[in-house]
Amino acid sequence: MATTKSHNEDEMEDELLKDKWFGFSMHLYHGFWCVDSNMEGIIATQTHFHAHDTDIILASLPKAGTTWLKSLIFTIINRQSLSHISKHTFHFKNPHELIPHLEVKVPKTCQSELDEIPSPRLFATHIPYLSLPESIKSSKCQIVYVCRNPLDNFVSGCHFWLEFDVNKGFKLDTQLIEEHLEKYCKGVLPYGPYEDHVLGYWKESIENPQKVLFLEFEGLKKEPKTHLIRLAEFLNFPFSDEEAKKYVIDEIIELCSFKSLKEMEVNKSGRINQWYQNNAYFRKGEVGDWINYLTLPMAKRINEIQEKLKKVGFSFANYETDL
Ligand code: PAP
Repeated sequence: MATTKSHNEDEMEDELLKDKWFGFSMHLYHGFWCVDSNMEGIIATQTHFHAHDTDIILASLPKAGTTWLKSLIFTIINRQSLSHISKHTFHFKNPHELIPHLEVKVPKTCQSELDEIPSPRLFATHIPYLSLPESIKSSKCQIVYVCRNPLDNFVSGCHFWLEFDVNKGFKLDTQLIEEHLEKYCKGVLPYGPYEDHVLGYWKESIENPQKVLFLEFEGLKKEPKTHLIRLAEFLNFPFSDEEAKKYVIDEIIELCSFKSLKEMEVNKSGRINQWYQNNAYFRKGEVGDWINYLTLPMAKRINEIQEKLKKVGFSFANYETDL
């Protein structure tokens, strides 16, 4: 006989599920994995954040293209200042300072201060769609989601977590890769399972295309102009014919490119938190770098995630999955 679990029983079950990710304690919270130090911010966001209809929220799994999308969205919205590229804000501020994560901003900021931010307010989050604050889902605010193929997403994450000061000295060896690859494939990664995260936002983008724009890192790499135009139209900041003639779109692509951002002094030597340096956000920025770190059996194992996605109708528009 099927039994119905109470909310408390569910929570107790979640509490039992604990694991580690590159030395950081995580546990399963309402169906997704959280690094313990992020819990306070996640709960504060879920409890206190009230979305405005004009808000723009960038959502992603970590290491799926968050920094890049933050720079593109910020530039699209603030492009009147673009004529002075050499003095652009990006020379002084990392994109994460310009579009804060809700999980970082909300616990530190009082409601009235958040309400006073001029529209459109720009925020980012790694929280899965189903666990977003209710007001984000029910208001008219817009969500841009960026996903990245799991092979590169995994490899990018492996490098990133070793950039934390507390992990300095650890090398990305086969043992570390194998151990974390197994977890990743079982869904045990920050904000994972991977497939739940991607599918949550993807389904909403199909059902409600005015609400969620679903982008792929690989698509942006392949055809940046096409996707930038889509993004600007979705955000109701479309490029005019005049802007197109003046190469504004090309300028934005160039300004926000990996090479350009990586070379900015603030990203070479700056630091926006106590855990790692800004340069941890800029490693290679390529599609297919996984091949330099994963064996074929490892890659096939990760590709099982893509098989699961295919079964429910999702496949990457810009990434070849056959190995
Ligand atoms: P986050 O979710 O913690 O903010 P995120 O920005 O999504 O991290 O991931 C960083 C990845 O994006 C890095 O990928 P890699 O490890 O494979 O190199 C980083 O290099 C890449 N990246 C950062 N900025 C850009 C950019 N402007 N263009 C392309 N890739 C970028």
